[in-house]
Amino acid sequence: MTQATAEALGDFGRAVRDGLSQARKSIPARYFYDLRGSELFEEITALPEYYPTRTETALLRHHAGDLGRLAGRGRAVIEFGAGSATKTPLLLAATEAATYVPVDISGDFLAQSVAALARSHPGLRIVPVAGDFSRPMDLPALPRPLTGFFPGSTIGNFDPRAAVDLLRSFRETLGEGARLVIGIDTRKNARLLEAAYDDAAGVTAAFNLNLLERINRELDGTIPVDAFEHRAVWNDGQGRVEMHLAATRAVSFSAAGRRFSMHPGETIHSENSYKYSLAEARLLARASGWEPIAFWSDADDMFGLHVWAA
Ligand code: AVJ
Repeated sequence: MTQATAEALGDFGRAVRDGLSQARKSIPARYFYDLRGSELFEEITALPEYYPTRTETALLRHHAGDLGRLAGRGRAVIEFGAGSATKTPLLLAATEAATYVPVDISGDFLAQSVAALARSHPGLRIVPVAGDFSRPMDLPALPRPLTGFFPGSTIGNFDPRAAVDLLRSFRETLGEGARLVIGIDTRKNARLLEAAYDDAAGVTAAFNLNLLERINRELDGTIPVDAFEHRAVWNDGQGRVEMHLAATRAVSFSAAGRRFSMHPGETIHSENSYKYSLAEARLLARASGWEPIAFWSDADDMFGLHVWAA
């Protein structure tokens, strides 16, 4: 490969090149979300086995009154991630938010969700911020104190140390008097967890395999996608569901300007989804400089919705 191509590799190319060059191959989960991946994720959220989205949505509905009281009314709400068509309006209504500030790395996705929200909320001031919320950032001038919103158990994609760093940086960004409304998936029966990440309709498998297709599309990859299968396993010691792409036979291919080979059964680790008991979630809050002030879960403790104070 020429020098020019090496320099032309973007973030995704570098992550794939470096991740596949490790003894244990892995690619960060944030690269699932190209257009196709985002569509497949939307489909996942409606699957019967995938309880997080519907459970969290119901919690936002059922506890709207308490949320308004505890998370602060009439404030600016900063959402880390571009927002969901259902959950964001529920939180904005519960807190009677005056201003909405979605922060997302994908400018396109941000523009789309802002346009939809502006139509349905004519009086709302919307201030989109294109940027990486995993780094400390400067917000535009906003009336304080602020309320942060981090739904969906996105925190589960970070290992616990990185999660603490991220939540500390939210604390820093939001400042004194802030509240954080955060959804955190719970530890539960391994069978339920594995089913949620390996559904009968095969949508999660398609979501995982799309990462290989994305490499072929965007990074001159020659990966034989049919030689890979989706795996989802609960790792009890680490408290996480792991997703892998497992080679079913010996393969070699090029991607991001390098050659790679894999032996049968070798995997590319593509996602971690950490789960926290309700008590562990409160420890996570304290470890990152927040004071847990309320949480709700459903009757089966499938999902936790927490309010933390700065
Ligand atoms: C968007 C990271 C919360 O971990 O449950 C869903 C992503 N991966 N099915 C999760 C996902 C496979 C999801 N998060």
